[in-house]
Amino acid sequence: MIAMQSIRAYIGLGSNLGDRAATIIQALTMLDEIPGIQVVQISQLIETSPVGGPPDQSNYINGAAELRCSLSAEELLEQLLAIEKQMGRERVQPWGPRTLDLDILLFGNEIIDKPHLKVPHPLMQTRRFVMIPLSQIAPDVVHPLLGSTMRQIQCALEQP
Ligand code: GSY
Repeated sequence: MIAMQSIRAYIGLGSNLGDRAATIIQALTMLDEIPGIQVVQISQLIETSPVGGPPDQSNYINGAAELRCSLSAEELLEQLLAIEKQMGRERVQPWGPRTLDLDILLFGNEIIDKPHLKVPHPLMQTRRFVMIPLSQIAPDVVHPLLGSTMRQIQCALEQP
């Protein structure tokens, strides 16, 4: 039998509509139930001010999770989009309010540059709402393009 390769992936989670924390927990439960995906670690969930989008948006709840994944990055993306849809996400407005946002941040050391999937997430290193929870659960993981650890990237974002 050929052993299936298991990749360590990190995802970002966000919600600013409805019961935000309950939605995120529910999404993680659904993910963990998918064959080939195991939720290994979850960061604290933090409340953050909205970045971008319409000026009157509510605050977000954001978090990050570590997965063990024997699916490809494309297959993981499909599963994330399906969960977003099941949890009532409608893509009305780019950068607009949302029930649930699930983003692949890192997928092992893979570098993917396709129109619908870019990994590492191209904006992750600029976003405190991503880097604060991610550096809690993956402080020593190295960004495959920048060569810096998550802790170093997060510290740099805190500099005035
Ligand atoms: O890209 C994720 C959705 N999003 C967020 C978010 O998750 N948190 C915060 N604080 N602002 C955001 N703006 C967008 S768009």
